[in-house]
Formats: sequence, C-alpha cells, structure tokens
Amino acid sequence: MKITEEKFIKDYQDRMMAMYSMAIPEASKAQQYRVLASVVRDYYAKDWQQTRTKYEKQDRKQIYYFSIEFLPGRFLTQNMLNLGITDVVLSGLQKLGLKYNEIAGREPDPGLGNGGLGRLGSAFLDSAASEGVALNGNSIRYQYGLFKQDFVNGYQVELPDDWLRNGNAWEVRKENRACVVHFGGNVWLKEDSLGHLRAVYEHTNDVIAVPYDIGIVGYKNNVVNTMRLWSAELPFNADQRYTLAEKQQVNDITEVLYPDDSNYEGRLLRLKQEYFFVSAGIQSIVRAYRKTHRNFNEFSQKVGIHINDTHPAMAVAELMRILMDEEFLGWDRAWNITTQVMSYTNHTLLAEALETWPEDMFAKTVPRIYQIIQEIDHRFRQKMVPIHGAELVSSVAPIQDGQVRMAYLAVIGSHSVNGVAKLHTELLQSSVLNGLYQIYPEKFNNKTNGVTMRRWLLVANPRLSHLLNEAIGTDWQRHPDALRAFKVLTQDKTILQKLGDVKHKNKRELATQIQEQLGIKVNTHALFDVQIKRLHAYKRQLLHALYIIDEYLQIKDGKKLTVPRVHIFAAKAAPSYYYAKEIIKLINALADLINHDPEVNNQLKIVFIPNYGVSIAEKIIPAADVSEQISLAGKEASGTSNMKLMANGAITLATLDGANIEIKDAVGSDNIVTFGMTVDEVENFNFYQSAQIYKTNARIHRILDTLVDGTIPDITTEGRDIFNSLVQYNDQYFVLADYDSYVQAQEKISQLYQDRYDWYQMSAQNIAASGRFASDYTIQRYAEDIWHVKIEDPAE
Ligand code: GFP
Repeated sequence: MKITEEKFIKDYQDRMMAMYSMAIPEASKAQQYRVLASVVRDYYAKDWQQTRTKYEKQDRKQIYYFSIEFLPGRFLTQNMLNLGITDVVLSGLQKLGLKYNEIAGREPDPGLGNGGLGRLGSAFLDSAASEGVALNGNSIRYQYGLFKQDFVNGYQVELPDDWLRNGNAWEVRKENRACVVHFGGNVWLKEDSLGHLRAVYEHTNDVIAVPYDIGIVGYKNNVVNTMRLWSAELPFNADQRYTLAEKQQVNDITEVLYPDDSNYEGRLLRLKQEYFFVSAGIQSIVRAYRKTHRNFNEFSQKVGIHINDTHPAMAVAELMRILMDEEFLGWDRAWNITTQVMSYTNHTLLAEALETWPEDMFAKTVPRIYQIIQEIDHRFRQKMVPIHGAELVSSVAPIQDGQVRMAYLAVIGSHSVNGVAKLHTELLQSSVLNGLYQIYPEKFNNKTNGVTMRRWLLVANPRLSHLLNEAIGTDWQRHPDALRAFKVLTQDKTILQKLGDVKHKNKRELATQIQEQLGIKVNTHALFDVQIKRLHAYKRQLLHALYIIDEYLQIKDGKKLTVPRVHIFAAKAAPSYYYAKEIIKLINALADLINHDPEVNNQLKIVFIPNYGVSIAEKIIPAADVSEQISLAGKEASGTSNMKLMANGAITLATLDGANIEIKDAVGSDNIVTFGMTVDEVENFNFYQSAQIYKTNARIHRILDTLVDGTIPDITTEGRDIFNSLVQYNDQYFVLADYDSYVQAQEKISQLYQDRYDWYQMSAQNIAASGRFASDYTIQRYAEDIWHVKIEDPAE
C-alpha cells in the first residue's frame, strides 16, 4: 500500500474522530500518540495477515523463540522506519500542527526484560522479520514488567511499572486462541477403551492462558511476524465462584518479571511462570501444526522451538507430554521428534544463573512434567552409563541430589546447544557443560551475539546515520557489512570533523536531558565515559567506581585530570541482590560528593541515570566516547552493549572477555584499549590475597579507606560491606588484582582523547568494523546451522 502524505493526514484525522470524537488540538499528547500508533498499525495489518497465510500456504518451517524476557523498546519509530513511512508521517504531522517527538515520547517502554538476554531476543525478532525468517516470539505479558527504578537518598527503590495502564496500542488480544494450563493436583495414566494410555488429572488448579499478539515488522519487505505474549486468567465457569485470594493467585502468574526469589513463595511463582508460558506456547504450536497436518511425520521439519536460556527448558518435557498423552505417540518416537525440534542457547557461565529446582517443589507444581523428566533422567542414565561411566553421567543427569537441573535437561533434550561468543562457547565446552560436551560433542556450536543496526543507528542516532548515508550510501541499512566502506574515509579530515560534530551534538542532547531530569550540569567537551548494563558484581561497576574515587583524590591533591570526565552509569539491580544495591548507593553517594564540590566538579561529574531501559540507552549510546566493558575475564558470556557502543563510535575499554575479544579482532588492537588478566591468568591465579594488595599498594589503600573513613558521606554500612568484600573476603571478582592495569588503560584513554583527530579516526574505525556484529548475520547463522531454514527472499 502506498502511503502518501495526504492519505496519512486524512487517516489520522478520521482515526482521531473515530477513537475520541475530538478535534486534534483538543486531544492530549497521549491520545495523539495512541491515534498515531493505531494508524501505523493499520498500515501493516494486511501484511501481518498475509505473512501468516503465506507461511501456511507454503507450509514454511516456523521457529518459535521461547524467552522469559523480551526488551523490544518503543515500537512506533521502529515500525515507521521499517514500513518506510517515516518522512510521510513526519511531514504529515507537521502539517497537522503536531510535534512528532512529543507524541512519540508518550509511548511506554515495554519493560518485559532485564538486560542483554531480553534485548537479544528482540533484536533477533527484528532481524528475522527483516531477513524473511519465520521466527515467532513466545513469552509472558507481564502486567508490570520489571520494576521501575527510582533512587531515594541514593538507594534503589522498586516501583511497579504500570506500562499497560493506557492499553498497549500494538497488541491484539486473541481469546479464541486461549488454552488451559494445569498446575498441581494428581496425575496418573489409565488405559482408555482404544488401548491408549491417557493421563488422568485430578484436583488440578487450572489457569487460562490468553495470548496477546504483537506484529514484528520487517525492514521494508512486507513481512510481519508475531511476538505472542500470554496472560493468565481464571477459567470461565458459570458454576464456579472464585475467592479474591484465588483470583490473586492467578493474576500473580503474569504480574511481574522475576518475582523476588529469595523466598519459597517467590521461587514457586517463578516456576509457575515458566510452565505457564511454555505449556501455552507449545499447545498453540501443536494446534497450529495440526490444522494442516494429519500426523506428526513432518513435525520436526515444520517446527523449531528455541529455548532461550534455561527458563523455558520445560519445553522439552511439555512437548513430550503433548505428543504422548494427547497425540498418543510412543516414547521413542516422541523423544526423537522432541530432540530434533528443540535447540538451546546458554547465556551464562555463572553457577548461580544455571537454574535448579528442588524436586519436591517441582513434583507438586507440575506433576506430569516431573514424571516425564524422571523418565528422561532414567533413560539417559541407562543409555549413557555403560558408555561414559556412572560418575560422569550422574554429574550431568537432569535429576540429582534432590534437584531438577534445567540446563542439563535443555542440553539433553535439544539437537543444538550454543554459546553466545567464541570464548564463551569454548568455556562452556571446557567447564560448565564439559560433561555433556564429552557425551554430545556434535551438539555444541557458537553463535556470537549481534545487535540491530536499524535500532541502534537509524532510530537511535539519526545524525550519524545521515553522515553515513552521505559518506557511503544507504546499502549498510540492509547489509550492515557495507559499513566497511567507511574505513577508507578514516583519513578524510572533513569526515572526521563531521563525525566529531555529530558526537558533540549527541552529547549536548544527552546533557540537556540530564540537566532536565536530574538537575546535573555536565560539560559537553568532557569525555563521556559510559557503563550501562545490569548491575552485577562480575560486571565490575565497582572497579569503575574505585577509579572515580582515585580521580577525586588526585584533584583534591591539587592535580589536574588529563581530560575532564563525565562518568555515566545506568543499571538496575535485582531486588534481592543486596550487594549490587550497595554498589548503586556507593555510586550515588560519590555523585553527591563530587557533583557538589566546586573544587572538583568542573573536571569530574558522575551521572547515574535511573530506570535503565531501551529508550534511555537510545539517548546514552550515541553520546558515548568510551564504552566500559570491564567484567572479570571468563565471566561475561558475550555482552551486547559493547557492540552497540562500538557502532556508535565509542572506543571500547575492555578486558579480554566475551565478545570484547572479537571486537578487538575486528577493529585491530590500535583501536581498542584492553587491560587486565586473561582467562588463563584468572584460572591459574591460585594465590590471590586481596588483603595483601590493600596492605602493600598505597594507591589502592588510600582509595579503599575512603569507603570507611567518612570521606564519602552516608555510606557507613555500604562502605564497610564493600570494603570487607574486597579486603576481607578476598574480592571474588579480582577487582584489586586488575586495578593497576585498569588505571593504565584509563590513562591511555585520556592521552588518546587529547588528540581529537586521532580519536575520531579510531572512532570511525570502530563504526566501520561494527557491521559484522549485526544481528541480521547472527540470525542467518541460527537459521542455517540450528533451525535448518533457508533464508527466503520475501519478495517471492
Ligand atoms: C546475558 C549475558 C550477556 C549476553 C546476553 C545475551 O545478558 O553476556 O550478552 O545475555 O546473550 F550475561 P545480561 O543479563 O548480562 O544483560
């Protein structure tokens, strides 16, 4: 459909009338937004339906990406861009007397994810639609998403994020596609009159799962895929009345992402959430397949289910359940199909993030799934012990020591297991999943993460996009590898000058937002040193904070910093992660001290922007000079903010961890600053004594003392805890061991920043080398190697 400016203006006016019976100027900004979203949705409604029918007609293999989180960011700008209607809408709105930015700012950011995991899922959905891959999202429609973060007296407080209050303009409720999910009760197998073993359920608590679909618009290719989010509701039964408590129990299932799991109730709720979206998702997949197929002979050629991280690992058992109990396939056939259909991505090496569930809780909550996992465990042992020995096999069996182990279940039940960066995959094979790697080496493969350049350049950084279009044409928008053409221009002074201007304007824009939102005035000629990611000890925001204390002390000693700096943080800490919250308080207290001290604040500022999410990242990333990727080597699986920041011309300051290593390979060691121990050094670092470093290293000694001697106000408890974690408890993430090397790297950054010509040359090299980290390529590799689907030309 060709959308002209006239058509858009008319559509907008008509829709305003239809929805609100108002003239445009009477409507609030929020109403103006909803009208705009509704008009834009209309422009892809037909494509959405046609994509579905085309897939059905072609009997195309459908892939379903199961993920407990997605972090899509706002849809409006991205959808307009992908539909190719941005110019028409902008000029149309102008004629109507409306300001796009004000209206677009009214769209709530769907907080359905926490960090890299959810954002990767959304990048994949975007790239898949743009590449014409039939990939569908499957997750939960959390009423309040992840919490909204605020700071009170420097402490993180968690508020409900009521993102659905005014409805979600992009979703479609499909109650005709609802399904029933059983929890608890008793279950046994009984032979029916046809000789089939049927599962009989008794006293179950049933919940209705209602899907809400959101269209995922491909980039100018008429493809619209679907992200399906499930909401829990009470079963409708005219005879039955429910108490408020029962109602609340059901609502709880889809209320928040990651309920506090520091207590039994919270853990139980997480387990229910996992089964809820897994069961509903698989039921709907089987139902869709059954519409056009009489039997399951082709199921594994037509369906792929991707288990993103361990949360959806019950998918293995749920598909077995449906194939056996409802479709009456025998175990072997069902297992064969299941393992061909399932694939699994691991996102972490941290033991704490590899889920396990106590057997009794599991058995009570999802009894039939428990029985099936017991049988998987039994058969796995039976088959593998004679080949690999009992010790190895029990170390990786799905059930052991009273725990159900989700990562092992996912590996055993899948045909493909991948890590998310080369180093991470190697470490999976040699450590965390080594036992299973010995048993199934052929399943393992690497798929380095990626980011969508359309979101992180075209949407987030229009100035840089414009410069790139001018300098190298627009091919990079569809083929990000074409950014390579920018490399030959890295000697061109005019281009570098323009690149510097773009960065500076972006910094000014961010500075204005910081001033308006937080009342902090920052110097836009200072170096913007950025660390934005989940708050976790292994990511070492603390290392960065210690360096800021160092800078502060130097200024207090009368020295001048080589370059003035603005340190920018954004990060949420998990509500029950006490230590991470203490680090937030420390950084905020430091900000308070430094930003208000006239002796230092013209050289140094700290800005901690609350409530990190996609929309805030879209503002920070284009304005960043330095990208802090400073996790302890071997701990960060990949990282993706490193890729986004690189594409926006920030210089990476990094340990040799995760995808940083591949970034270094891509840009060359002259265009990145690395420091710290390597993975091998960390592994062989057997006699670390942080107390000794504290004692002997005068610089570190002095910095650490400020945590406990009152220099930094109002951190009596936090300062002491952090001090103890570093000195007394031997600093689990080797912050002190890497400190000196980090300082040298920071000094190198300061030196480099003084020569702006060289700096922007490095910056341009980074942009030019970033194309290979586009999720378009990552998704192509998943499609070919894991899901075995051909990339179809959507035009056909
Ligand atoms: C996790 C890992 C990251 C990785 C992403 C996506 O994200 O290293 O890049 O998953 O694979 F830790 P976070 O939870 O750290 O944001």
